[in-house]
Amino acid sequence: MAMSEESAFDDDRIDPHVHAVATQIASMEIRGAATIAGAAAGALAEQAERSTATTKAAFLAEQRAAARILYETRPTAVSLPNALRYILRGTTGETVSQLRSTTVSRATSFSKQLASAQETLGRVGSNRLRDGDRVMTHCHSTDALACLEAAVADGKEVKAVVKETRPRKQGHITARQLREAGIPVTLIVDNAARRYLDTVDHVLVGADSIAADGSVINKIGTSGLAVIARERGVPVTVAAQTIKLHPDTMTGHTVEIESRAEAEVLSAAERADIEEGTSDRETGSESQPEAPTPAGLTVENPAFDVTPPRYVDAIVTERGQFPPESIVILMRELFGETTGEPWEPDTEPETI
Ligand code: RUB
Repeated sequence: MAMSEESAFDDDRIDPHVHAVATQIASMEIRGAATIAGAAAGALAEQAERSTATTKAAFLAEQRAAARILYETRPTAVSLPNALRYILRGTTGETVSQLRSTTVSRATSFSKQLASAQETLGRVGSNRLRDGDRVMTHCHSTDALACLEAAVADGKEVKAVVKETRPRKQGHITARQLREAGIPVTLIVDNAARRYLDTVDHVLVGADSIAADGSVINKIGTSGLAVIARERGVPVTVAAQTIKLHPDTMTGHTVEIESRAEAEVLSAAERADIEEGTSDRETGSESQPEAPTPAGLTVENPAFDVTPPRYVDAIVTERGQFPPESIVILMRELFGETTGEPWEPDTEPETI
């Protein structure tokens, strides 16, 4: 389908709820890999429920177009295409009514599996924590929090050192949720991590994607934290449901690292402040200052980074704990050798 036809199709037939969810994912009102996956599955179910399609072909075309809109919001968390693929492959039937009901029940079972995988993973992660342990976190990961909450449910007294996580300060969400769970929290700026590593027993983070070689793709700053944790002798645990396993990396593809807007790092006023007088100096002119040259000051804002497997002690999933180098065995079992784009028909994976 040509791009112009596709856009016209999207505008006319895609339910506004799908566009709203896509906007919320892109703007990070909905964020975190597991939460994004759940929201995308819910949006496909809404699309199905509200569809006015009268033929199987029209219904499936709508679902695929909605999936593509959701897919294009954020590129790094593989839970998003994995969720879309799972729903689309479960959409079966000959009539629109059958297709609608299989889509909705598939989305419901996906959400249940997401919640139960996190609960199971939490219990596995909790086994790594001892009574009295202090844990350093980075960003906000519901999978990592599940491990700490399970430890509390097991009667262990754990404490947390929470990294603020610039530029979006997801550490504040982590701090709030840990406090709700009754866990004492020390909030630190990112730059203080090495100083506090000597006071903790574990680093515990989540993942947006896990590659076939065991590399962990997570919030920018994770790799630096893992390297200094190794230097200080602190074990690094990654809590990641199997929906975070990136099947394309089995065939040599790399994971795209999202670059976000300059405004998250530097406001227009801050930019102007830094740039003040630059144009004078660059032109050597003493006269009227010219407008600052944006090209002279570049702001880069990568949202994620890649932690090599040698800095990770364990990946904790709902299928148990794995050394990062062996995660590919689980990936092959769950996904087979190859996958396509979520909207392309393929064989169905056994689980999410
Ligand atoms: C969130 C982030 C989280 C993972 C895992 O980044 O890096 O560690 O997504 O989260 P952002 P979860 O805030 O940019 O989405 O365990 O909840 O899936």
